[in-house]
Amino acid sequence: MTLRAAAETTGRRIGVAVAYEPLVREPAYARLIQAEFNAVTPENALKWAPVQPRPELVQDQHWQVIFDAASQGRQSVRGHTLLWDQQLPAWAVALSDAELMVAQQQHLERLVSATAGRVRTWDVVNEALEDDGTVSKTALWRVDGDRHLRDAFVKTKALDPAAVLAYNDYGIEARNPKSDGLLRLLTAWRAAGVPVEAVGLQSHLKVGEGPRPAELAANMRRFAALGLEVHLTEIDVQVRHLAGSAWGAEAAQARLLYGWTAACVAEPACRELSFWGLSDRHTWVDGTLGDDRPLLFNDDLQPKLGYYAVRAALLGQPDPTCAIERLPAPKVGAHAGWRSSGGPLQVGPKGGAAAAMVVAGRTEAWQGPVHSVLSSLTAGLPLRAGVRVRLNAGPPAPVALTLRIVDGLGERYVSVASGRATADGWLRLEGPLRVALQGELRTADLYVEGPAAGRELWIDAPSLRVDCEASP
Ligand code: 9MR
Repeated sequence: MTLRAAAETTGRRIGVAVAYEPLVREPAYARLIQAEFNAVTPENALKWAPVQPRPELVQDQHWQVIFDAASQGRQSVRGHTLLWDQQLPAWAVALSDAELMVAQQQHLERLVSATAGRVRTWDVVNEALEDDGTVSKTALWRVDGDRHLRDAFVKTKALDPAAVLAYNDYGIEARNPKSDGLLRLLTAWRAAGVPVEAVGLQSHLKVGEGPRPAELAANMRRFAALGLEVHLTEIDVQVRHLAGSAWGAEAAQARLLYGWTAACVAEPACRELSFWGLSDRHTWVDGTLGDDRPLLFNDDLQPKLGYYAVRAALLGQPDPTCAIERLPAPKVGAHAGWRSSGGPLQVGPKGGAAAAMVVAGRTEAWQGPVHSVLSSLTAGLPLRAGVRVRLNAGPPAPVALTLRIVDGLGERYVSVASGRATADGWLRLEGPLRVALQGELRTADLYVEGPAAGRELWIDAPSLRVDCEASP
């Protein structure tokens, strides 16, 4: 099932920011956008600078191509954006304050008229607040107060009454001084009859930093209570800061996306989720913040774990990331990456298990089966590892599951689980992999350690999964 089909089961829009160049040059990009999304946002094509690079030169061709593709794909369009103090044409920046206000109004009136009837939602005002929640006074807003912002909503409504009008910003996903300030502003605007109908929470996210899904949920409630629609408008999740494996970074990203999407699905006022780009090949993050992989599709336009997580959340299903088994079980004749820290590793039937492992001729207590977890371990991703353990004839004895790490901090051992194994049945050893990684992770090996040398230590049912009980 596609994302758009999954979103439609909940009556929501699922959108993507579309860039003109790849849309016209890469058929696979255009196809995927039509197949997977039921809404699009021109990423740049409606901004003032590209639309009017010179006072006498108006360029509508790029957004028109995007609008046409959207109508072909039965996708609604989010207009982005009318009032923003970035992407202003150089000639406009050079104007006096009074002239700039006039030029801005003319631009708004022309663009809203030209697109009227084709835009489902307009981001009328973008990023007009400071972190402390007050209205900014920079570039475009070189005037006091919020008068010009309110006017923009009123004008847009008059020219395109069917469009839903939104205020869009970053850093307002959770309760904080900025979102508090916005709530006060929108409360006042609503009371004064300003036609603001939606709030866009951009959601440029970073694993392990910034708000959690529960905080998003609580904050969305406040805006919903004002009678506003809530839209998650520019979702992407940075991972480049995470030490460890690429798989783990992708899984951590998927966990956050699952929580973010589920929060939207649980909030009746949350009507739209839009991603700020299609694939890791087309993202503003690379150029602005550093090489990253923040989106749902990889460089080859293949779906990532985040894609499946978002789709599952839309369908009300559990996160499939949590069901992925990272530690293979060996078979007779196929060790699946398991090796021995002692004598030869043997695989065969034991105590009802078809393919249990045993290390022959143990001469040290720490000798047992070992498997690398290097391709799974990542800072910021909680994992749980487990095995079943059993001894041969003799008294119960202590056994342990231990992680050996070599990273930028050097070598260290981390206890995962321990217990007393017996000869009568299997003991489950299971625990969290808790380790703060630093620098390059060179080695990460999971050791099953046993009783004194000479005893047989049998291992079965290895597992390593994302710990989905730990909060994303
Ligand atoms: O993704 C956009 C990038 O291609 C542009 O160069 C940049 C400046 O116009 O804007 C980016 O999009 C921004 C959006 O319009 C508003 N919120 C933040 C987005 C990321 O910077």
